[in-house]
Amino acid sequence: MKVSLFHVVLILLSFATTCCSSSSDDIKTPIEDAQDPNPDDDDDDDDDDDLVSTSVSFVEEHGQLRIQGTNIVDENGDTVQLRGMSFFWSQWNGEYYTAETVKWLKDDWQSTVVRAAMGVDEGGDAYINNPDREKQKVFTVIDAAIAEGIYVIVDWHSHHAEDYVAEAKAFFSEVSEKYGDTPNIIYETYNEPLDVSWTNTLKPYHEDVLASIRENDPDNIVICGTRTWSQRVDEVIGNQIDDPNIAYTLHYYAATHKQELRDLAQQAVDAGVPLFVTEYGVSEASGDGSIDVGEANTWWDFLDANNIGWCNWSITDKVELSAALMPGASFQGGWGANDLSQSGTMVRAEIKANN
Ligand code: IDC
Repeated sequence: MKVSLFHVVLILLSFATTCCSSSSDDIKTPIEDAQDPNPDDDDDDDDDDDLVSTSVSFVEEHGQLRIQGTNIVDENGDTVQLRGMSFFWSQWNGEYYTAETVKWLKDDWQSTVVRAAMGVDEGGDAYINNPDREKQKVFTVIDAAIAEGIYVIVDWHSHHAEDYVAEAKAFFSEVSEKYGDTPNIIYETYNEPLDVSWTNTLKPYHEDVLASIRENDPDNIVICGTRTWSQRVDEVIGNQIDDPNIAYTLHYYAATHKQELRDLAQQAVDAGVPLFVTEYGVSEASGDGSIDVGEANTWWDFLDANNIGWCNWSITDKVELSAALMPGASFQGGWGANDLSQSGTMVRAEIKANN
């Protein structure tokens, strides 16, 4: 086994805990405590895992990410599959863009990534009309992710980003100047294009915005949206962007998109196109309708088999099935079982079982 600095730190910390700490229970999460009938006994928690999440942050452990083949690998060259949550459109449920929510998603859900969804142009109240206010929300989430030692995807959440190229370039230029020297940041330049050409519209758009990012940040990963709500990742085959650290966006909603979309995604992966699921739902594509538990599991197996990272849609208490939270759930995290929807409960369990 290769002994890295990280392992040495772990061994030292593990020794220190054995000598000096009375119990590992004091770092158990509140929901686990509430559900544990014998909170004081020495249950089967793995002390080393607890130490990883409390003493050495995920980003300290993995550092600078990069693309290798179709995988994301860390600074040691080991494959990393990120799993976490997407926030909702910033202009509509931006109250959840708090440091406390990010901390809870890391501590309780064990998310290793969060996604801030900058609402660009929908409604009268988004970034285009309120740039400073919306930026503040996104920066709050970025700052919290850095403080908590997890990765953060900065998403330009629009369906018409090719109409706002100057704004996108200015925004990503500012973000990359401010945060480009930390390994935490992942850029997502265009949430979901509609039916516009990859070759003639989307690829030039991404290249243009990428240039603004690369002036300040030579190496953090950039994820690029694909045609028809970020589904046609197959159209990237043979026509990738010329930069070593690009992944392409795949979005699905499990009760709507099934084997046919997995086949397109597999085609892309088999052809060497790296994918990231920056957003998916266990519901229908409307964000509501019904939940398909079987398809949700089939998709998770597919993503695991291909080491594809993901964020789930979304942290909101809106009354819709893709919402992770029940109406009135606190803006500061601290959610109990009753604060989580069916989707939130399923996704939290999936993250905790794998991260
Ligand atoms: C949805 C929200 C919904 C809101 C709608 C507005 O869940 O409450 O009314 O946006 O357009 C996406 C989009 C994401 C959608 C989501 C569900 O990226 O913004 O959120 N979805 O429809 N792509 C496929 C599904």
